Amino acid sequence: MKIGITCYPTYGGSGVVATELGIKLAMMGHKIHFISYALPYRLGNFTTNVFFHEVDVLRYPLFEYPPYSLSLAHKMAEVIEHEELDILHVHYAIPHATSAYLAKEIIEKKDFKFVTTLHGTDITLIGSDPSYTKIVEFSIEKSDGVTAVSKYLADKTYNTFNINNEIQVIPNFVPDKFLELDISKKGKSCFKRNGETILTHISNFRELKRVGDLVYVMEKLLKKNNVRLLMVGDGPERVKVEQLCRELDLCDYITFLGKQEMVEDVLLATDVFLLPSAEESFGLAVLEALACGVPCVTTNAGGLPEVNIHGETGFNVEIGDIDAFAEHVEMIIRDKALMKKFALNARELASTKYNSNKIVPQYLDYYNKVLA
Ligand code: GMT
Repeated sequence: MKIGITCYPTYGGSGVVATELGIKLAMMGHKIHFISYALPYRLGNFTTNVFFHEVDVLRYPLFEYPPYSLSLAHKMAEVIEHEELDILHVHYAIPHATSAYLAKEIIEKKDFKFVTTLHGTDITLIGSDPSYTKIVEFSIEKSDGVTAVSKYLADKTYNTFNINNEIQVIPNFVPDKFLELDISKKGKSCFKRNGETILTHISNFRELKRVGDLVYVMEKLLKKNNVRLLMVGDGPERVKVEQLCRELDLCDYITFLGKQEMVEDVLLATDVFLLPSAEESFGLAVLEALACGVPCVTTNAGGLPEVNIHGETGFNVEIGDIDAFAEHVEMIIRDKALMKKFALNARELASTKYNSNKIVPQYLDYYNKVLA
């Protein structure tokens, strides 16, 4: 097939999933055309069967806000016609699904199909904002196929919008590089200065990640445990969280590593992964941790309990319950047999249920269904 893929190319789970999907499909022999304003960051080296079409956004003094959605629709229409695409798959509803609809209206081939994958805040945050609700609803309705990355997100979409489309749940998958790791090397960490247990958090440090909660969790844990917290990523809340560490005099125990390309190196050094989010449709970072055999303590927000199975791969606690969060981390780090059991379950779950060889064919079947 000749497949177009549009996604956000910078850091972010939806762009990662879209890019890894494109690479896998290209390896299977399909021709993949990425359409975005920049090269998706995981695309990196040249890959056979992968093509990139950059969207040119015209800057003009009159445009205080250059209309990217229109430039994207224009580029989509051009690529669909000239490359003779069979299908276009857009990741994240806004503005990608709207642009795809517009492109379909522009081109002559009126039976052309596009699929929209909903990732999370396109529904829960942006889509629920009154300034976007109607256009998200319209764009979902006009999509020829709609998938969501968790059952939670599919249900949330039905409850938020008045739509008649059937939403197919196709969960995210683990990028292959995580399952190719030799996890027997786990635990040999340059971060352990005094034999500490290593806890890790990875996110884009947005408010909904509630990263500050982890500083209070650490304050509690440090009373009785030898632990160090690695903070990976960057974003709007980081400065505030670093300030909180200084105020609570915890800088010696919490290390900010910033954005990292090779998160797998940090995960191999990690004993327990922590995600205290207030909202999370799936939690790709949790899946990557599970794939590295790392037990997780997360909140029970959104789709997280579908990925981190309570009592099997780690624990889920109520959003904002610092005491419960700390207690459950403590339960794992004080019981080595439990930690080992969770670690084995985590790797097993990631490599069976979330293997790309299992999930990518679900997308292909779905494309064929939509085209039929
Ligand atoms: O909304 C975001 O946080 C960004 C978005 C993205 O583009 O990275 O993340 C969402 O999609 C990821 C990939 O499917 C999911 O793993 C994240 O849980 C989801 N984020 C939220 O729901 C907050």
